[in-house]
Amino acid sequence: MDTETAHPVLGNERPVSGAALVSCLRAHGAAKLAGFFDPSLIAWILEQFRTSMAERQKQWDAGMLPREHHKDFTGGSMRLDQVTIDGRTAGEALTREPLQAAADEMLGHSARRSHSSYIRTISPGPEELPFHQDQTLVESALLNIWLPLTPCGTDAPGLEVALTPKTELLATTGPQESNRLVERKQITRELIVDTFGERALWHPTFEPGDALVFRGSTVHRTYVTEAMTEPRTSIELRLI
Ligand SMILES: O=C(O)CCC(=O)C(=O)O
Repeated sequence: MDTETAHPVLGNERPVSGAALVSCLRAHGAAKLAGFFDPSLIAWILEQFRTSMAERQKQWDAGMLPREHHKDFTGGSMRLDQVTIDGRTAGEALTREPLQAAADEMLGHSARRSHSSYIRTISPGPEELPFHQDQTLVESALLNIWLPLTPCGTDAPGLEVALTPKTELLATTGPQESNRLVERKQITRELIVDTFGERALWHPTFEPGDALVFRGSTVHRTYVTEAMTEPRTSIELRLI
């Protein structure tokens, strides 16, 4: 816990324990893990992703990209299990303790990595994701381990969450004609503020190696300001 701001930040003073992570998740719905991942692993995953996306771009330009990759590619993303490092998927390399133990305890069973785990690049603009709850989209309780591979929150889009111990699912009011599920299932800021209060909203800054862990019920969105001009690449690793 960051004693100055009362925000749930772990890892600044001592290694993150499973008990502290579970306690933060129960009390706030989210916890920022500062400097949790080895920056060289993060840099390596970023390089693999950029190389794979450049290959897909060439295939796309030649009209040869397999149809199953079209939706992800045009959204600037790839499934996380398609990025490998030394014979392991990026998801396997990132699921280090105490993440697995905390997910097992929060979910009440042995948690596994969901196929719905992505690496993506988001620029300020139409790629931004509106307020939503993952549990409404995935239809399962989960923990999201969200980690940027590039700095974000100041010049590049960050992430905003509503901190609360509550786990209720809120009403969604997105445009039903949208072809993006996350837009159809979006939640208004007004409802979030009415339900949890304005002070619940939190948008930390991040450096590569930091992560934000949050529950499937935690309301979140891409955090963007008019001052932001840079893209950001990040991973959403879901344990279900
Ligand atoms: O990366 C973002 O800006 C949004 C991520 C998100 O909404 C998610 O991981 O569910």
